[in-house]
Amino acid sequence: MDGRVDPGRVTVLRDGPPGPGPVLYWMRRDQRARDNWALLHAQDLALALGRPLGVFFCLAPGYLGATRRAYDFMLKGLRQTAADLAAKGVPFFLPAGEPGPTAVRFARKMKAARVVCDFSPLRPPLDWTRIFLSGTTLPVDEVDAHNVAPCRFVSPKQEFAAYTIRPKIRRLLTRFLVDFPKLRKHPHAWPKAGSEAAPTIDWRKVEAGLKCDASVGPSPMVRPGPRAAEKTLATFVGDRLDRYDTARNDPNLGGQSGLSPYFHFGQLAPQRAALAAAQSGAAPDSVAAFSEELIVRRELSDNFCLHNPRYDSVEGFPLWARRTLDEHRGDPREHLYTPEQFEHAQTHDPLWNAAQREMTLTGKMHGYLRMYWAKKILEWSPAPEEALAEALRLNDRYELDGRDPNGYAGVAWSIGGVHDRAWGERPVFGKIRYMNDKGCRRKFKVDQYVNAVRHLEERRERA
Ligand code: FAD
Ligand code: FO1
Repeated sequence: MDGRVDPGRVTVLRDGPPGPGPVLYWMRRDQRARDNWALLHAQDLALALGRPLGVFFCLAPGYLGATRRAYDFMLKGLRQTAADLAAKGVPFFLPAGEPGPTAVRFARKMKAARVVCDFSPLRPPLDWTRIFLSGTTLPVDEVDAHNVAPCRFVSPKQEFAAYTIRPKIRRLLTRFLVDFPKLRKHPHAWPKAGSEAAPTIDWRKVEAGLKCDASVGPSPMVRPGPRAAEKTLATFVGDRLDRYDTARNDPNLGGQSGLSPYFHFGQLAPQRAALAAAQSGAAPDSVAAFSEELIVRRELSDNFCLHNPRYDSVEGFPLWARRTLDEHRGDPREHLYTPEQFEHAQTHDPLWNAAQREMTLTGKMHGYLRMYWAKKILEWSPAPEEALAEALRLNDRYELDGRDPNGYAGVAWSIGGVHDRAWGERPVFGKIRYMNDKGCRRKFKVDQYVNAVRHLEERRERA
């Protein structure tokens, strides 16, 4: 079976003779059965060896402080994915525990032939893979199933900005922006008896038993799972993509796709969305604008996190930004707020408070407001370090799409000038790009947005 997966997506982390058992896909980021290059590569390996194919996901409690909101969304999606896999004769396992050591134990127990893992540029998943490599002698492949243009292939270094990575991605699209082959019904059956027989997972028990911070409940606005993701994509491409170019920056127009939670948990392949947009026949400016965000901006974030391990610290900011923020460290702050005041939307600014409440209520703040929201945290915090920590804490605590390379890059862009240039110097910001509510008022009807969030809240209280 010649490989159906472009070798440019595959990094052989360790080669070597296969073990006696099945081929395993260690699922982490790309939590879907369809359109999943890592899963397709694992199946190719299993077919070539004539072995069964299995998938496992190590359930880690308290991943980066994730709350019930994130785990509820993720587990409901995994349940659908397990059913999708079973329909193809591929069992799904859910061993619980720290992913690195848990994966070592699981692969040993299964006497795995080889293991395939998907790609993430974040420190935790990269650490899990390092622990796995040192704990086993198995052949291991890593496959980038998340990016259209594979992150490790596009560039060997941190790119300066969108305009430097865009041509490097663009020239790879003909090669990598291709349709996905289907996962085949796997012809080598999983052994029925014995310890490695596929268990039936009691999902209610898993959800009830999961120890995580339950103080942030499930989002009432976004239905989890690959089915809901495909539906959201279809309605976006059908009804709203056409005016994406003009509507996406106005929080009153609902012009965004709403897809980021599905991308973050890998319940939908960004490449599927890119293909759907390209084939949609929607207005070319909107297709171009959507593809710019979906492919160039999103894949620039993966590049930033992979090549800048300090992606969540001030040390990860460019030198010019660190210098200018230092020069203005002592500037008087007109307003200063504590983490509690930020979290409970108790600032003097109704627009900022509305954006904070939209996020805590729905699990998804409008994209345009995220820039304003983060920049005000810089302006109203005692120092850049505290501002960065607080913006990431709130973002990852409440956003369904949080704990994501886009979040680290988005906050670092807003507060630390990452992927941006120097602007006119001013107090506190120095040369970091400034935003204020007057700028927002030029873009959209601020009062209408503030009222809409208040109505959201009233409806929620009445419910
Ligand atoms: P659409 O406008 O429909 O865009 C489609 C897709 O394009 C998005 O899902 C995303 O994958 C990509 N995209 C759009 N805008 C950006 C961008 N600015 N940077 C990178 N990719 C982009 N995104 C997250 O996924 N998780 C986060 O935690 C997150 N935190 C952010 C924090 C700040 C301070 C800022 C400025 C941006 C943040 N973003 C984050 C990026 C962006 O705001 C969201 O991806 C977008 O609002 C998600 O909504 P959507 O899918 O409806 O967007
Ligand atoms: N990945 C895992 O392999 N196991 C987990 O238990 C897990 C929990 C989790 C909770 C919230 C969240 O936002 C992500 C979570 N992830 C988990 C990580 C995620 O699936 C990806 O591996 C990362 O996003 C890498 O980019």
